[in-house]
Amino acid sequence: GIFLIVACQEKRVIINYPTTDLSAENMVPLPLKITPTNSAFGLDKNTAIYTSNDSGFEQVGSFLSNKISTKINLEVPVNTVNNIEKAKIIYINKTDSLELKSKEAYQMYITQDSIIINAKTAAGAFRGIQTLRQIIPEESNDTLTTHKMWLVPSGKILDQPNYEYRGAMLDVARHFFSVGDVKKYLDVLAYYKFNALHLHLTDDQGWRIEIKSWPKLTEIGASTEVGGGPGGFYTQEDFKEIVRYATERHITIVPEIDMPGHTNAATVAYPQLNGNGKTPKVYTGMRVGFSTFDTNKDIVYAFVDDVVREISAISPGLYFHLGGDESHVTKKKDFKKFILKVSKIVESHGKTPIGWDEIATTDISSNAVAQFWRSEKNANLALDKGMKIILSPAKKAYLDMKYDTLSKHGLTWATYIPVDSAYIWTPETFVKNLPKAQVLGIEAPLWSETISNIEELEYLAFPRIIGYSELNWTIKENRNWENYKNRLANQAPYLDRMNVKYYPTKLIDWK
Ligand code: TNX
Repeated sequence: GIFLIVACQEKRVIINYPTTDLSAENMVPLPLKITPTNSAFGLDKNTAIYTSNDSGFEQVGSFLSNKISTKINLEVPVNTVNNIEKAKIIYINKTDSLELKSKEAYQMYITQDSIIINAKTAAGAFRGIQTLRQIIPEESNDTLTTHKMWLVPSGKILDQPNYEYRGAMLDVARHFFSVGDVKKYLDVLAYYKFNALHLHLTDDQGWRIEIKSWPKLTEIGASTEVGGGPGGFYTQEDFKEIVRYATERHITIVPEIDMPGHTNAATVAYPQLNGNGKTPKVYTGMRVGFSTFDTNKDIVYAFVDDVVREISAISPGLYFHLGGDESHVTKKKDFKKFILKVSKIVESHGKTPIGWDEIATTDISSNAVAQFWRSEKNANLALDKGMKIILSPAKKAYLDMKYDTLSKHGLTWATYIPVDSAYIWTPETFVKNLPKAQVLGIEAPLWSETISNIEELEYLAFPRIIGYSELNWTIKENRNWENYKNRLANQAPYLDRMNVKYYPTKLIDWK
């Protein structure tokens, strides 16, 4: 009997954890509040994940387990350990704490014995585990025990988003990007707490989504891209797979069909839709503003209804983006009529319309959202009408602008955007008299005239987009370039592990 007790007690090894500091050095975006307690949770082979009995929370637990496995090659079981007293647990709990002020808020308590993540929703828990992923060290400490142990610094984190809509946009029309490319982008966006990916699915140079009732859109309209490459498109099954993958990461896909301008590819496939008085020809250049639908034909609205219905049926998100930019050859009164009618079609399929800032010049309902990209005047029109706006000012948030004169890809029409300039601005006051309640958040568009593969996409997107994650998530009072700079430098091991070919700007002292 005595021997047995001794044997059992020997299992309870007391570990003197070294003093660790739950500093933010590896965290982007910066959380709202961090309180270090200078000890550590030893993540090791005795650790298990336990979640609330809720399928969304269970999925978050499995997601975390997978990511721990790929980062440090440690298998952490989820909701399966019988001997729960013996294990060190990472709990992922659904709670209704009053301290959680938004559905994506979370609390994290890290002690020597456990890590507890509390959230109201699975989305909140998902944001929380991104923070945890960031503070699990790359290297184990092999001196404390006979097995490997990764020391997660102890303390408390309270966190919630600054803006509710934290978006990126990818133009798959000027150049096509595969489902695999989009998934890789989604993986990294999720790590930085983005929650929306807007796909610009159509433009003059290509139509990229299968519409079963209008098959020539992809049979003909998908076979071109800028520069004469082969183009491509998503079948509806492909699109569903993108949506599924995004949903697993609590990211909404916002589909865009750009109209009435930017429609050359559609009118090449179906010339009866064309309204610019010319015979449509395939276009693989980079000009804008020469195409339009015929806004006075019933067939055009029947077409739009079919397209919006088919896409809405496979898009669970709240929004449908109807474009509306640069319709330079559509008469003003025709543009107004078209946007109003199309916005009603969008609403009839249960979606909230988003459009580029030009839609604020029409009588569109104040439920629609205007995406400010160029015209502050239009942004103010939208605000006066009580519309909500998304901030994508080209001078600050366009990922297709060159970093500097040496940049390999990108355009310069708005300006150059080096990595510091992308971060150092205040979205809260960027537009005059901007009521915070009317701002959904920032979206960073990546137009693809000058990029045709994932490496080039990554060159323009990274590292600038990581800065937008912080502008979107972190309150103004907690943002600071000098501090951010160091935390960005510490993202290099993650980006390298993900094989993200970021632009290694000299402004950052990369780790
Ligand atoms: C303007 S931004 C456009 C796009 C181009 C982009 C290039 C916007 C709503 N329209 O059609 O791709 O500039 O930067």
